[in-house]
Amino acid sequence: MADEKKLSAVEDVKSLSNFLRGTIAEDLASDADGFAKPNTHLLKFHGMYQQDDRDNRGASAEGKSSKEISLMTRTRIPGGILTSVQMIAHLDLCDEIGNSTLKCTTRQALQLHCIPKSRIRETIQRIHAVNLSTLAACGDVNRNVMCCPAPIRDAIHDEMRRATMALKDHLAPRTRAYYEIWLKDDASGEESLVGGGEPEVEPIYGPTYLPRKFKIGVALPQDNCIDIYTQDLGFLAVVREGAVVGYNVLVGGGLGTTPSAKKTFPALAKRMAFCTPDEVCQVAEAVVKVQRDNGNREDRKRARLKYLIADQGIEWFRGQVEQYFGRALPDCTEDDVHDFDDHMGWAEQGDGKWYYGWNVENGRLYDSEDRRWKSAIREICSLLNPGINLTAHQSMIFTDIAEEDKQTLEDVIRRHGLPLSEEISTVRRWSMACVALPTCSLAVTESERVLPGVMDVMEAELAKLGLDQEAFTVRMTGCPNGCARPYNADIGLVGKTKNKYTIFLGGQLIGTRLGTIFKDLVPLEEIVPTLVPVFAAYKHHRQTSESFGDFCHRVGNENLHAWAAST
Ligand code: SRM
Ligand code: SF4
Repeated sequence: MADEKKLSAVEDVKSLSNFLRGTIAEDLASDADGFAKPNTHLLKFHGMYQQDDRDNRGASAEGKSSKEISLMTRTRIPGGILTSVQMIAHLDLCDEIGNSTLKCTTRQALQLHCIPKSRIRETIQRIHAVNLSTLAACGDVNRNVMCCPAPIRDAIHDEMRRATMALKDHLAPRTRAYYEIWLKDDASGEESLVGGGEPEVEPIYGPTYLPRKFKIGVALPQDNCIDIYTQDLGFLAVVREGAVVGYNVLVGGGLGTTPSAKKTFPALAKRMAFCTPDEVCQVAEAVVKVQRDNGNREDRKRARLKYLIADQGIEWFRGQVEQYFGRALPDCTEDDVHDFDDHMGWAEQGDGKWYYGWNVENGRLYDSEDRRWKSAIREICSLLNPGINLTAHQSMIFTDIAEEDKQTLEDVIRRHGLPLSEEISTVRRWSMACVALPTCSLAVTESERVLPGVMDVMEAELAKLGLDQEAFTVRMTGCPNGCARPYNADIGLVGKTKNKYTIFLGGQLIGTRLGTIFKDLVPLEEIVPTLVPVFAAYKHHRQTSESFGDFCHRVGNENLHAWAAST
């Protein structure tokens, strides 16, 4: 047989799964702690990861390492838009079933950790009971569609939210497996999530779904808060006279990389073509189908859309998309990303109400003796019943607040020992860290648990240099997969090996440039001391209103090292 390529093991699992069923139901019924390996791949499509709390690994009686198996669930929240009731339902779940914390993610979703298998169905059913779902939050399908979370009531944001919801619906998996496995006997009594009794078919994905995960974001040129250049597929709104007339379509962003494998790399998306608002779903479908039929299914490390585009070229890719779409698409307009807003603090939404962006450090909601995030949110929800929009920076926006309730909201936050966004230093406010230890099985270093300490030291050093008002992004991850998007930040801190990080410099706040390696294998406690001379060089050699990332990019690593050595 001529050169038949060997598919990755996950492809076999998908093709034998009968539309994502596998033997998940059988595993659920068994007494085993967890699910069998092939089912753990399928569980991702259902929005769950089998994990263990790595802090609690112990030795069994036989001397082998023992793990307490549990599940992480990720609730898909398109555009991050939630109600108070939905937020409270998640807080209840984390308290009653999970590890009593809730994580706001970098893609505007919510994660529960440490759910025992014995209570996973109940968890999914309770999420479903508040009209949310974990289906397609993970897995080789289109995941949570991101959109600017600012609750601005105008034609532009309304259109972007419409496109987001339409994309979510259009690209949703059609399998009834989710309903059968998790919801069938649920109290809502719904017949099915999608479809009725028709034969099962996945009209867009087919039976083996996509070669790899797929991510979409919708943004504005003046507000790239969702990091559109890191998405597999981005729709950048083109606005004329107060209305969205269409979108520039960006393709092939993605950040995951394996430093030891040269064939992998982070990539920013490429500008492909323009489409009108009513063409958004058909264009997305065409892009998905080109990736479905041409993406790499042999090597999962090279299976993201960015590699297909790198290998075949953007012109080839665009031609394929146009074939699936049915006709040629116009070129992108000149509109491009030029600014960013994290939407923190108070702002009017355009309908007489206010919104308040509240910075949640690294997205982790918990109650400790002196900082009570969960209690504050519960109280705000019960007093004011606001909408809650999750941001792409692991924070949240309380929406629809009446002028006379603004003080109440601030009082509640303070009473629970938490700072208002305006009281947080800019460097901390614009920092992010991925989950990493103890739950992430891929973590090689700490991230979320140590970044606050790094920030304490960095804040003090920046204040000494008089740079505390400078706005730049510091993003940390516990491995090179890039979950907190470190590679296009001003400063990226990427876990490389135990307690050691690679420092990337030269990305930028608006997310349109990748940083480069400044120093590798820097121990955690050396991160700030390594950066202080660079901050000093920035202070002395920067051009007027040049940002930190732009400065590092302009002068280059060689100069930065030379200045650092001379201080
Ligand atoms: Fe991620 C895998 C957490 C956003 C790139 N990511 C994981 C897993 C599921 C680990 C695993 O496979 O076992 C992590 C779960 C940890 C835990 O215990 O909760 C995880 N990723 C996260 C979250 C929760 C980080 C956070 O602290 O907020 C984010 C959830 C987003 C969501 O709500 O859907 C998260 N992950 C991202 C992003 C950022 C983004 O999408 O904007 C990226 C980089 C962009 C990209 O996709 O290229 C990202 N995660 C990855 C990768 C590398 C993918 C690749 O192409 O190589 C992996 C590993 C993999 O897929 O094999 C990964
Ligand atoms: Fe885990 Fe790595 Fe993602 Fe952090 S970047 S959550 S350590 S996979």
